[in-house]
Amino acid sequence: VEIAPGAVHVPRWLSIERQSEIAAACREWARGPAPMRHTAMPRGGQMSVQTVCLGWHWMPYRYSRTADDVNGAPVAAVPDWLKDLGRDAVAAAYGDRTEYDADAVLINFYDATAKMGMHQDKEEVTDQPVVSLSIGDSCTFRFGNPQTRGKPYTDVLLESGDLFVFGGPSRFAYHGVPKISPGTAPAGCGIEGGRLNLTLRETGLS
Ligand code: MD3
Ligand code: FE
Repeated sequence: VEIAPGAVHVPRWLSIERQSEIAAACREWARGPAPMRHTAMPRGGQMSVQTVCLGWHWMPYRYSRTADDVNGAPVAAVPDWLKDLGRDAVAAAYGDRTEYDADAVLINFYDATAKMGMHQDKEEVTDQPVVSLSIGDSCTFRFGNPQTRGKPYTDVLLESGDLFVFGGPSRFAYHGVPKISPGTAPAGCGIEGGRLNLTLRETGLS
């Protein structure tokens, strides 16, 4: 389903088995080398979402090969199976297209009250698409426009197993997560309570 040019939503793309495998892998990555944590913001406060990264470590507002704002540890690599999944995801959304090499993955965990404010993802220096995978509780995802944090925007329900790919004119749109729907995770998805979101990116950095 194309929500806007280049923004394609594929509901229930991941099987329940695949969801639980990915959730199990994320549980391990959350332990280290750099543990999952609430990212500290430069003007004080911290994000309500908890994050751990693969490939490149994201901080407000730069990437590093080491988790400089956690424990300084080198960031774990993006495994080949996850790069392959990213390539399959872009092909599923856009039709045949094989050139996609995710070199950074942000894994976000939302508890029942976590939110993500409207923002743009512009630390990457390519215009390659972002791949988003959701597991666990549903959320309201707000997809805006490239000019402003405010209206016009479209609210979309993202459920466990959903794929969303943001490329082309949608790549630099504002977006956020205003609400989690507690208790909506399907049995067997690997997440008991809360929501897991993986975003795969091609940073263009070296
Ligand atoms: C649209 N994550 O990690 S995924 C993020 O559900 C982030 O955790 C949200 O925004 C989450 O930066 C939303 C959907 C998403 C991700 C990246 C985008 C939408 C996007 C980049 C450009 C446009
Ligand atoms: Fe984002």
